[in-house]
Amino acid sequence: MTEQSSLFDAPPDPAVPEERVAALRELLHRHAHRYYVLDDPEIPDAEYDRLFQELQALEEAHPALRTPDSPTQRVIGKVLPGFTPVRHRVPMLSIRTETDTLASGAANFDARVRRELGLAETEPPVEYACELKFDGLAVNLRYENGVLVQAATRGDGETGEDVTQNIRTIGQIPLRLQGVAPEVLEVRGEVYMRRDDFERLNARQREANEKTFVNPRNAAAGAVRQLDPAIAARRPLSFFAYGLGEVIGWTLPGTHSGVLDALDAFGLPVSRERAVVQGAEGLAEFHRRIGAQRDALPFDIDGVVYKVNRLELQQRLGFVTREPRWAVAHKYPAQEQLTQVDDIYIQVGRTGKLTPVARLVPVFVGGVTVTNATLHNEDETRRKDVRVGDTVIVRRAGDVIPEVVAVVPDRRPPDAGEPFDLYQRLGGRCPVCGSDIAREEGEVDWRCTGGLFCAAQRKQAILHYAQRRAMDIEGLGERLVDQLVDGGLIRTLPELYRLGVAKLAALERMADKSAQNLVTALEQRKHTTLPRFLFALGIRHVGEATARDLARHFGRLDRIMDASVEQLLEVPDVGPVVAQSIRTFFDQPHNREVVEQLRAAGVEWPEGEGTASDAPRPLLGKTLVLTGTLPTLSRDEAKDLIETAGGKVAGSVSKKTHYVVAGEEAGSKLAKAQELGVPILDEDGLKALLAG
Ligand code: I6G
Repeated sequence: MTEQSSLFDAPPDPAVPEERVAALRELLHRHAHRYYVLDDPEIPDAEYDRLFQELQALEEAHPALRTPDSPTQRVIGKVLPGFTPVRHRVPMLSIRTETDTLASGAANFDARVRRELGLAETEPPVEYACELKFDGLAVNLRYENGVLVQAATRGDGETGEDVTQNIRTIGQIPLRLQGVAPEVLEVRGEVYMRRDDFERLNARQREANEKTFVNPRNAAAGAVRQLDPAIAARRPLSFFAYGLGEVIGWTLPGTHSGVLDALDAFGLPVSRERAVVQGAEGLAEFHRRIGAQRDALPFDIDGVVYKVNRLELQQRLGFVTREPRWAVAHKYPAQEQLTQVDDIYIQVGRTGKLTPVARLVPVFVGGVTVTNATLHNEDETRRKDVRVGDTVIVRRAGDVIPEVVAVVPDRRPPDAGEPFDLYQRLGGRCPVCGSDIAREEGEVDWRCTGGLFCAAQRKQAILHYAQRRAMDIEGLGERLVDQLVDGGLIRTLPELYRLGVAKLAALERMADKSAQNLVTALEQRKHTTLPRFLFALGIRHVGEATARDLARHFGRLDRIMDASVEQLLEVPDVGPVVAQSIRTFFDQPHNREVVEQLRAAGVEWPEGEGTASDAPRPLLGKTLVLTGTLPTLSRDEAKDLIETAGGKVAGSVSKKTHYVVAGEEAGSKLAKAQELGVPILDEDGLKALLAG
């Protein structure tokens, strides 16, 4: 370990603040350089913020220690040598951060604003405009007479980098403004990457054996500052506008929300998740509401931003150092944290896939305590060089399973483990059943060859069969499946139907009532659909959509079981890998036997004639959103019906939504549909659509 990194760990010594201040500055300069210039951070943002705040506090307590070159005295960031510098005509300031993530954070801001405006308690609440704080890269777009002439990064706030070529590749950014545009309009906003685009980009990087990105923010920042615009163009970037720079020849609206509406009208992307609220309570309610939706948003946010809405009040409030007094970013708990790897173990999946998983010193991240994080596969673990004992950055954002995104090399202890080698680690045998493990040519994953002989694969196969989107057997959860398989009560799926109340009730912690409920659920769910049954079988590469396509094309299970690879290839979206996987599955006598035994146990579904190309698909190309509770259809049933009719079910309402199907207690999605003029249907309306 270096001298610097030992200081990194050491708590500030109040007796010698000079030393700690110097060490913190050194560290912050180094990490800022890695983060802003090299796009290769070693520590999560939250850790950087913590060090920054520690330095701020020390400088405040000891003003004599404050120097002009301290990271607290300027907006950090450096111009890369490859880009032309751009001097901002209006400085790009930073925004003050409120790290108290509770409602009190909102109250603090409101109290400060009221005090600085000299408002008495009896005076009415201040009006605020609330927006999202994207985790992206701030840019300034300069439009002259409506044409985009320049895009620049924030840089140090005074001077940024000309990234016009890269920004022009972002489809969302208009090259020409709509309507009557001012002589000069500088628009400020954030370039970011959606979470799904990020996952796809990283999957592509993995396949190409190239370095993966740590998080969407870094991927976006890297793309914007990519010297080769052709590479930037292949990175899927998005943009949201949030403010203005220089403006000539335009009379500004009186409020910030009015500015955003005007930007929207100019054709610029402005977040829909914004609101005008009154006072501290309005702010706290916005923070709470967006916090509840945070995981479901398609992009990362690290907080929300509050701005005093009236521009005239903003002017009265002015600035303190380089931050506006009229705005604040109110944070949420971090989605990345540092922790240590205690162990690396191997998980066996449903299809025998062997996944290395890091067992971690528990850490609170993204709103939950994380104790395990996926390392994806052997290559990825080696590329990141994750070893037992390492300090790592763990990320949990949205519904994505927690993952180790990078190691902090400086913090590797001398006794850290060896570079990861999956085969050696397992001695070539499955950790659950002892079968050989194998890795096929061109595949990234090692697999256990034990098939359903392997208890881990059996457990996963049962859980997959029972899940909601498959046979939907309530009460058959992980703990019970462990007991059933480990206790030797179940070896194959059909045996589920032979369990009986007595055998189940004899299990530890299993009440008579729960046993009876499970047997009833098993019995009731025997009546299913062909797509659900096909999906439930757990054939490799056959997800819900493929199962539906197969059922629609062939109509009957026997035809699918006997179809040749050529016949399977006739199904839309079925390629050679999927066709071969289905053929291989049904070529195995024991799989056919499982199907026959399930049928003999009473599992059944309506069969048809195979509707391949001639079946009516009245919702083809249509996107619907479901909200609220429908009178007779469950959410899954409605989704099945829509998808079988060729439609898609989306999670949120946008201009692209064709219909919103609303039941009782429909919430914000219904309101959004009304706002956007999207047609709204009830259950009967949906049924009429389905009937064509
Ligand atoms: O960095 C920022 C992110 C979002 C901002 C910002 C913002 O509004 C939604 N607003 C201002 C005024 C500044 N930075 C300086």
